[in-house]
Amino acid sequence: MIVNPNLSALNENFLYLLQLDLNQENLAKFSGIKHVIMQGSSKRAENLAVKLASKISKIDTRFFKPINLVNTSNFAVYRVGNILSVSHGMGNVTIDALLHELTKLLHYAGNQDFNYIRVGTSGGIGLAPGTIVVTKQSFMPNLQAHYTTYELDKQIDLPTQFDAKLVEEIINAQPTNLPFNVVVGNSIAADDFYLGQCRYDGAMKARQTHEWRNEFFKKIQALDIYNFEMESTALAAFCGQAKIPATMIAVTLLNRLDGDQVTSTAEQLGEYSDRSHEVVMNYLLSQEAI
Ligand code: R2B
Ligand code: URA
Repeated sequence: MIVNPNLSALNENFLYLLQLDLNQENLAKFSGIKHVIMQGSSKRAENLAVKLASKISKIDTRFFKPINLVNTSNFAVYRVGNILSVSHGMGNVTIDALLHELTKLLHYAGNQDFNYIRVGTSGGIGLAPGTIVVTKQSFMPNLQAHYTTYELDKQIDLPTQFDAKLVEEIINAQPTNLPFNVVVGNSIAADDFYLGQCRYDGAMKARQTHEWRNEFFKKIQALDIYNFEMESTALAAFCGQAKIPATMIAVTLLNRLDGDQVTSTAEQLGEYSDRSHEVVMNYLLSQEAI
């Protein structure tokens, strides 16, 4: 892992966004981490932690509570064995801020060798709803395979390749009899759920025609892009710089070739979320003692 060399002179004692004191007792709770699983909602982060705890013995039940102060933080952090289950909110900007604090925390706690996996939802392109996509590379909506960000007015373009070995390990950890499909492909991260993904059901009207959008969807299929979501370019760009292996496992909630609205029942959505949990847990349980 590579971090900012300025950190060693900083003597930081509090992480504001995580609402966490960097005292010895807290740092000890974050030592020995091997996998960080990130999901949008705090509830899903908690659900995964509970599922993992039921599979892994030697669990310290202290960690069923979030480790940080969730009442004032946007993010909730749970620990089970050598895994952190963390919420990241919605969009590149929120996950980016989380990645800075989480990576500093793991660095201060003495971790060197861990991976980051986002487990999320997405809008599929030409896939049956409920398909799981493991992402190789992430694109911006302009179909550039990089993430454009800024230091004030200075534009910075960072590559958005995920870790091929991690993708392969996740795929190899899946049993052959899964009752749903798991595919490897590319993803687009848009900055907005509605117009950013050219939906026609937003409060503001999309300017592009259906014909134009159909052509665009054909173009992205030619690039092996299987889904739209909102965080993968920031994740890939951050982890590429920090040399932290990373990827994304995202279930598709709908097929965007058929429409814009997510019409699945709460029960179906719960089942789709369980699928992405099953895929990441198959991977985690295939790893060294957790
Ligand atoms: C997928 O789903 C969320 C929007 O519903 C967003 O966080 C994402 O990337
Ligand atoms: N998340 C997205 O960003 N887009 C979708 O279509 C579904 C979930």
